[in-house]
Amino acid sequence: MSGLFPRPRAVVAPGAVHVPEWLSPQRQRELVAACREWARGPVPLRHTVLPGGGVMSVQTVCLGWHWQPYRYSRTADDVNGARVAELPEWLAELGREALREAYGGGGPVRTYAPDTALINFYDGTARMGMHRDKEERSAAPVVSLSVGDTCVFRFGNTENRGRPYTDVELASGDLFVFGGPSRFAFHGVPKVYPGTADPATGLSRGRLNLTLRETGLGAPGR
Ligand code: MD3
Ligand code: FE
Repeated sequence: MSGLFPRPRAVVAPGAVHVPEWLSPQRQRELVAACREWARGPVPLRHTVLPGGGVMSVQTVCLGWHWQPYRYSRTADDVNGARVAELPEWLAELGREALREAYGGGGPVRTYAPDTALINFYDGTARMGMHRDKEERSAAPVVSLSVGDTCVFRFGNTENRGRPYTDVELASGDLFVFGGPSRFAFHGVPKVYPGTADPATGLSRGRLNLTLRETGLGAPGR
């Protein structure tokens, strides 16, 4: 929803570009509708179980490749063994559009070919602790799209989980691209603000975050 005060676009760190309200309301509705379908299967949206037995408060479903802590596979062996749904070409194209928006037409946009999407759903109490995404064998940027409730996104440093970090509010429609040195930074979601979403997106509660990535693992289906 368009707020009273416009939030300017910001380069939070080298390669880390935040573009508020990049997704139109129509695109947000389309993403929500698509995520609803992907959440049903072939692999259902579920709370990921960590190797130590802990359960993530965030619920996740993947496209293209399935991520489980701490590897990618074609099939969701920790859920129901099913092969994950394909990553549709329109979504990969949306990822290239996002890079063009963040970095301009040169640079990584020409070769960007994301082959996995992780879709995270946060209810009002879900959190994501500080971590690095390092299962991908590619240094290509990560594209993050948010829909629904506003959250606090914590963007840290490449050394450790602690300070220095920068807290950024991510709201519905926001784009964030993490490339270059920022690709390997620690990050997390310490808080979601329940009830801040515009129900017109089709999501009446909670927050969706969709990240596009290159796994560097080879073409799915071969
Ligand atoms: C910076 N998701 O799925 S999106 C994740 O909002 C994840 O659900 C958060 O962290 C969420 O791994 C944050 C922003 C994000 C995603 C991946 C990154 C930032 C990143 C990878 C490298 C650096
Ligand atoms: Fe992450």
